Amino acid sequence: MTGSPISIDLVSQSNASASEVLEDEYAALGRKLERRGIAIDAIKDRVKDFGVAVPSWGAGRGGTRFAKFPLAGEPTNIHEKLEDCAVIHQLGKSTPGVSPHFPWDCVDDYAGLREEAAAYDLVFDAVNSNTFQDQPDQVQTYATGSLSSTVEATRQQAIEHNIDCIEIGKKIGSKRLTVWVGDGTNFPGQQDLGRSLDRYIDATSHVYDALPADWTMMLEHKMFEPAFYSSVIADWGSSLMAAQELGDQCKCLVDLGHHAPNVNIEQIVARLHRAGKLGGFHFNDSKYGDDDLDSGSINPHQLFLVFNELIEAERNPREGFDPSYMIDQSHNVTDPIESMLSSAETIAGCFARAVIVDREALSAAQNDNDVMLAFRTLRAAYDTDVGPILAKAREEQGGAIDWLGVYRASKYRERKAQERKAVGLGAGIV
Ligand code: RM4
Ligand code: MN
Ligand code: MN
Repeated sequence: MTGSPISIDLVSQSNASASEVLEDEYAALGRKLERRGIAIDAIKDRVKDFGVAVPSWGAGRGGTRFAKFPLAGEPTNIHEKLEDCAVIHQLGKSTPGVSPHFPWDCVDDYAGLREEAAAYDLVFDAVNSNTFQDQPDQVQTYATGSLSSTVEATRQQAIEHNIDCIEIGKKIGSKRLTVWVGDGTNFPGQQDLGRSLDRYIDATSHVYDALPADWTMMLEHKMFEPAFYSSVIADWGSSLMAAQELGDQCKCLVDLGHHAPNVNIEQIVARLHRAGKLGGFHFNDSKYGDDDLDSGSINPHQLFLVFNELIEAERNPREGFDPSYMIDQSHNVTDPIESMLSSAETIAGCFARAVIVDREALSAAQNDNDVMLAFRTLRAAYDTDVGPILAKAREEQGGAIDWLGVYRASKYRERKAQERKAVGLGAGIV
């Protein structure tokens, strides 16, 4: 089935009953912003243009190392995942892109898959390679590394897989490859810490060489897990070193959950931007480690501060600044559609708050070293309830003002539970 998976009538009926209150709240917020010299409609237009891609792998229930609790009606293949992503975009209108993961999303007909997505009003965003798991038909194991493996044939296999991903990406209209490896060690002394990075950069350069001229490769760092003593690309420093050695088409991707607790991620964003190497984001949240919690569920303020740097970067662009935004979460106890709608709203909300920061006032206060004024200028934007702007943007684009109410009223998941085959138990992705 293609088109709009949720009844358009249901969306319009719900919007009709919610629009009067929304008009009132939007007008009140508009007056408030006007007193600050901000035109609310201009912010709403920015929100309409804002998009964040959803991960195909996030459409299913994730799991932990301990268990996975499947959800009746969760998707079992990329076609069903696309249908769920279509629901998310239909109701929320801020997630036009889907980021696929291979080989999880492999099909025979990629041109057909691209058309299938287009029929849902979706496009494919960055393709993700997977050399952190062994596949049934695989010759070399990745148990002790992939692109940084000590075994040449293993590195070669990982290179070829990444090149295959580029080939698939070309067919589905993607222009970005995200490379995250689980490579690293679990014991001191297990590998030489310097030479493993040499091997990684050397192998990755062969993938880089296969990039079409208009493509970007994004290196994603992660502090730990699955390697618990050292990871080859553990931090933004290693990622930046590799990206700089590889060339202009290689940039760094920041997954918010891949840092030690309390690390100043917004400063990392500013640093990578300064180096012209800020490639993209994986949005999620964490309390302890790479928890893959819903974006902004733990620390929405940090998400706002990240967007504050991004708006700053947009106003002072360095060479090739064109970051791609993606969600990367694992939903263990919620319906993934609800979680991604909620996250997309939170992300767009942090973006909107960052857009309304009074930049002139902020930079004047910074130059005057007026600490409290600088802080309060930023805080004034963060404290603004931008909900009516987001809801109005959704309404005007045919999305749902009350996306949660409409989604639940549609009984979409219950219907899918009848149609789709059940997913087995077992550990999910982490
Ligand atoms: C990793 C990392 C990657 C994602 C996998 C599934 O922790 O965040 O981006 O592709 O998980
Ligand atoms: Mn990630
Ligand atoms: Mn992760």
